[in-house]
Amino acid sequence: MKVALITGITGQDGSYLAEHLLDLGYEVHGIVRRVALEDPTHRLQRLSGFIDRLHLHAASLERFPSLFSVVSEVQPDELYHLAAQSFVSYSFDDAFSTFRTNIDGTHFVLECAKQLVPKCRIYFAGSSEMFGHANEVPQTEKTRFYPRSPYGISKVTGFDLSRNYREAYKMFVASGILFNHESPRRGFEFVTRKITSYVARIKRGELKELPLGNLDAKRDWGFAGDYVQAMHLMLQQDCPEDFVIATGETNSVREFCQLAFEFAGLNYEDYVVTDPQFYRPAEVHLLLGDATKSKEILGWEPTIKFEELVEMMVMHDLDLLAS
Ligand code: NAP
Ligand code: F7E
Repeated sequence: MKVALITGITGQDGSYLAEHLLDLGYEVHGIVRRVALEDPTHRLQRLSGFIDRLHLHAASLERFPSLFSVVSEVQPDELYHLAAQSFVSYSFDDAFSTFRTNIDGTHFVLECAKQLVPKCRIYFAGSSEMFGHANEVPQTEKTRFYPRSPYGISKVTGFDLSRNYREAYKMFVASGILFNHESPRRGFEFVTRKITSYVARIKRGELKELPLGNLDAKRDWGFAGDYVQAMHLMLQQDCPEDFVIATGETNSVREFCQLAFEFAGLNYEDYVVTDPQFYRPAEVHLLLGDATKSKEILGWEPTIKFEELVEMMVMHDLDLLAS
């Protein structure tokens, strides 16, 4: 039985990936913060359906010894490094802690693996935010990086660290360059879930408006359940490489709003207001991925279209309030 270790197992992607690996017959271990073990009802909520089948270990990305001791104990065959301060907006408020978590944390994980399990296959969670102000559309594995936020900068550095461990120490480190992916398990601070959760509360008469920032930003939005399958496929190849994972379709925040309100029988123009506090100091205006390489080498393709994704999230949030 293969042993997998996931950092960030309590997050959106970690929870879907853990389920996927359990289905494939893996022994699945996850790193969680100590506070999560002390408050499982809230902090381990995304894992609630299958938590009995997981092995959870307390550690922090900020503390090398804590990671060292978990990797030493688990001896993973595959290590999925998903943990990060992942909210772009917050990274402008606290760039220093974002760098500590995302850059030092990634460095710690890679170094632990090098010292303890050099044959372990490692996945690094790169991001389309690394493209930022992209100089071409669509973006591929060859597109130049031009990050526009401390988060994007931290992911470019994590990506460079991963490649350097691959080249310098001959380790199997693959990076996914994943475009935005969403689901009913998405955090409420991200725009898609913010919209669908507000739609549900507006529909029930609990709220009267939805304050948002830039409605014209365009993103390539896919379904998280599809994207974690690509992470696993990347670690099953003969050689470690980097892969863009995307749908090849882009939509604006405004289009997401329009559709989400329509699924609830409402007109977004009656409820959406713009609020300067939700604009970013530097915006990424347009992202659109070209996942041709992933299709050809991994055999990966997305299964959920934009409209289905929006409907899935709206229906989930309506049901959540009704229950
Ligand atoms: P998420 O829901 O925000 O989950 C982040 C995870 O990281 C959580 O489990 C969180 O634990 C953990 N974490 C944060 N700081 C930590 C620390 N100091 N020590 C230990 N654990 C820590 O993010 P996601 O959407 O699943 O994304 C997974 C990864 O993919 C992230 O690296 C993200 O940057 C990257 N990514 C995401 C997308 C996307 O569209 N979702 C696209 C490209 C790349 P707590 O639950 O305790 O906070
Ligand atoms: O913003 C605009 C905002 O926070 C999307 C992370 O998973 O994907 C995610 O990063 C867009 C931006 O995601 C609001 O300005 C307007 O243009 O949902 P988001 P993100 O910044 O694209 C990448 C690939 C990652 O790697 C990240 O970890 O929506 N927007 N009004 C708003 N965004 C938010 N959050 N809230 C608003 O009110």
